[in-house]
Amino acid sequence: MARNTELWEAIVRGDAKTTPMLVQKDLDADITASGILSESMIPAMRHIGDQFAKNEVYVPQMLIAARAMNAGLALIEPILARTDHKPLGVVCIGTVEGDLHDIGKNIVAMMLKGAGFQIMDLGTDCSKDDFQQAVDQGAQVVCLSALLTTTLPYMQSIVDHFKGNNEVRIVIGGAPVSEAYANEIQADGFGTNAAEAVDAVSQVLGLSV
Ligand code: B12
Repeated sequence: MARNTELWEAIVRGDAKTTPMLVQKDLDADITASGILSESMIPAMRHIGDQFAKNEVYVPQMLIAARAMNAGLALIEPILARTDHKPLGVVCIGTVEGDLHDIGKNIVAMMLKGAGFQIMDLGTDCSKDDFQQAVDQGAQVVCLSALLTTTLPYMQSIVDHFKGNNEVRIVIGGAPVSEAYANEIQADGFGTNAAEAVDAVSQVLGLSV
């Protein structure tokens, strides 16, 4: 499937009006929601990040691109989240303390929901206590997202926090997270994207992938 350049450009320029119209056009043309995401929408956000790293755009542009992305995601979400299954397991997910990035976390949550898991979305800037509360309410898997290198170490403290509890499994991800880091902090699972998140969560729960 090819990239929809118009959609990619609408997100990059932060056009929150045109983006959902172009997403709808692709959906009407029978392009799958996950194809639209992976070929056009996620690459647009990656491009904005690269431009930011080169000082070609600044925080306000990232913010308006994120707003356009979210306007498009509003149409994708109900499709990815559609499932008739009885829940395969209960998963809580949040972006760790100090980190406000939530687009990737939201996509992972949507894909997990669509794959048949019950999701407790804890939002952003989540503390150990937030995750502990979710576990107390029945979460079997704790999914942690981080986008900043400065918030990565907080993942370690959450893994350490749950170390004595054999009932809880921890899966981590986010742009700066590597498999090596996941092994280093002894997380139970890791994924580089939403599809891998579904595989990792299934694996830690002993479900066949
Ligand atoms: C949009 C954006 C913002 C928006 C966020 C809006 C929002 N609601 O999320 C705003 C403008 C608020 C923002 C702020 C900042 N940002 Co910013 N931001 C980005 C940007 C451009 C895109 C992130 C994104 O949405 N990507 C698209 C999604 C789909 O991808 P993703 O998040 O990686 O998620 C996928 C995978 O990682 C994975 N995944 C994610 N979570 C999980 C969890 C699990 C369990 C699993 C298995 C998988 C998984 O699956 C997802 C789907 O495929 C990135 C650039 C980049 N390349 O990432 C910079 C970036 C992350 N930001 C950066 C920075 C520096 C900042 C600021 C510090 C800027 C500032 N000076 O204020 C602040 C920090 C605010 C804070 N405290 O969090 C840097 C981080 C650098 C670093 N090494 O730490 C980046 C990399 C830009 C850059 N190239 O320099 N940002």
